[in-house]
Amino acid sequence: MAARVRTNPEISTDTGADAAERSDGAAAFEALLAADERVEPRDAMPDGYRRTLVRQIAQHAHSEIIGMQPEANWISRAPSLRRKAILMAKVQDEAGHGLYLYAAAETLGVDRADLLDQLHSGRQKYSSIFNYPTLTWADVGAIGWLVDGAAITNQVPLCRCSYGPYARAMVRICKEESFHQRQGFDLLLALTRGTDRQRAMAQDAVDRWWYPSLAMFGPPDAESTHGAQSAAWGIKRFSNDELRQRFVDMTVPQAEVLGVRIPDPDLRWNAERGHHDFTQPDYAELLRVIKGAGPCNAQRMAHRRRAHEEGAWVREAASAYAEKHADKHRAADGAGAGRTDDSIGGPAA
Ligand code: FAQ
Repeated sequence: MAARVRTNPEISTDTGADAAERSDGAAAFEALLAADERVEPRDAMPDGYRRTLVRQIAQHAHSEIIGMQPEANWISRAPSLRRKAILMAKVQDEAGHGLYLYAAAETLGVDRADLLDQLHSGRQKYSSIFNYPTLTWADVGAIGWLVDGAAITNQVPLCRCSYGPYARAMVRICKEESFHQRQGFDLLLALTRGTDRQRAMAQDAVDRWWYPSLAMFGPPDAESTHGAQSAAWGIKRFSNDELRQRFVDMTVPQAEVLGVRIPDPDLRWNAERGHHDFTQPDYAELLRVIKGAGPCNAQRMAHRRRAHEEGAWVREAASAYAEKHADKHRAADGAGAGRTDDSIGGPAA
């Protein structure tokens, strides 16, 4: 479902400007794409491009903040102070990613409060992956290694997305995701080098998170609704299937180092293709999870709505504080408005 877009007459192509102006805007937009330059908020852009970006960036932002829940479940039960500190830093990073992304979405003329309303009412979605439960400590490792690994594979190309504010937000996010992926790998490595029980726990987590991680990349290309248009607009640089393949090829040698088995009997290197052959995830399950029937959808949304309601006083206090400071600045500007250069810097002679 598309977000409500506040039309900003300065940045929209659809403001009642005459046809010639609109066609100049369209030509300028096409020229930017052809030159592989970034589209900025001030530039004219087709409404469909704007809507697609709002949908994708909002869904991405929602994923970051809902994605805090599965791992936060383990903060109070982390096995050591060091692991607890790392996990807390990671979960806080996800909140920061949400912040960068909501800010990027707002450059398109939408309001983050409105986007959150759409999440809470189910009109906008978040990534399917966060509807699976974290049953053991090893799941924290599997999320870091596989889920963040899949996220990086998908997000590094987004640093070259045609929309400037989204591309720039992704640069910082990817740096942090890289630390997240390494901490997951490190956590699993500690377990696989541990006792038989720890090794079994690591393997069980990988068994449960492998296919949901593959599904994160979306439906197969032939069934992707937005893929072709998003590629033409330079939003997506690679298709869902290309990125899924890249993720499998990157992950298989890492699994060997970890000493875990990828739960796919048909996984093997195909020398002719120069890639691994693998079993596709169950896309019917992906659709069910997106539509709300995953194991944790109801729990995640209930928690999110509760957190939002309980945080109302923080938002009110932050707004009141910002308003107070804006008043002070306005008063200072007003006091300075009538001054000449002579009057600045000390009492008049
Ligand atoms: N879950 O036509 P396409 C993270 C929907 S990483 C839910 O192929 P598109 C880091 C899709 O929206 C996770 N829905 O769509 C982290 C569309 O539905 P619509 C977030 C999905 O947009 C780690 C329909 O299916 N990352 O948070 C999914 O061209 C650990 C048709 O699909 C991003 O959001 C799915 N997996 O390609 C945080 C990356 N897949 O809107 C915490 C940015 C597809 O028509 C802890 N997003 N759908 O009703 C993207 O790159 C793209 O949006 C794709 C989907 C690739 C996800």
